[in-house]
Amino acid sequence: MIRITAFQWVPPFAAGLVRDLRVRWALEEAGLPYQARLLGQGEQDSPHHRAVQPFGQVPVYEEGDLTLFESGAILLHIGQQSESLLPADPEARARAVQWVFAALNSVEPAIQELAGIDLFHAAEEWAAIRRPGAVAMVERKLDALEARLDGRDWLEDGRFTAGDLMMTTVLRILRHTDLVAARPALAAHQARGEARPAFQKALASQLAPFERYGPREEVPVLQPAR
Ligand SMILES: N[C@@H](CCC(=O)N[C@@H](CS)C(=O)NCC(=O)O)C(=O)O
Repeated sequence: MIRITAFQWVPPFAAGLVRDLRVRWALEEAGLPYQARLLGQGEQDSPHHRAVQPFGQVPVYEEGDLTLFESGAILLHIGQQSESLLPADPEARARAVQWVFAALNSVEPAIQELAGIDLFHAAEEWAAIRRPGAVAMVERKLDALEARLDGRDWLEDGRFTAGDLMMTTVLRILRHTDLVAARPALAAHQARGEARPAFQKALASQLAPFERYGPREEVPVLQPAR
């Protein structure tokens, strides 16, 4: 059975954004059953967890002898097992992979900088000075995506791929702003992705433990996701 590692509880600002969502969503799209191992407070730095995730983060993916970290690498690995994520045609597959990298490498860094300012450093003096530049950079990325999606339902080849999945989860990080809502094609793309039953199931699976465990719960559990 595939096992993913996620957090038992996160603060509300992070609920529904934690990066195991990408992996859960991909597994749901691919129809692959999995279990979730939930880390309690402090477990990120345990020797066991550091052995499977050198940076002490989530997600981790375990399948038999294979252990992977990095949500992008995990998504591509799952995609290789399912045409619902990566098309069989080699060129179409390469185009889908390109959008996974675009989401992670061209879009997420700018979004992450803005989220860091707003969610972690809002009260600091430097944050007010830096924020307009960070917003401008995000807007440049979103404008490019808006142009790309004008007249298209999905980023490539007229169908949902791993690239759309990753882009949707990256754009969710902006949910505390109206930057996506202000761009109709992008907002429609995000709504289309989030309306997929596999996304809804994945989101519910991530959120369920947060309601069950509070911030003070410390015991990790192995929790079936379905
Ligand atoms: N590039 C990594 C980033 C993973 C990451 O940032 N995980 C966050 C949760 S979304 C985390 O574990 N944060 C806790 C920490 O960094 O200590 C990936 O995509 O898997």
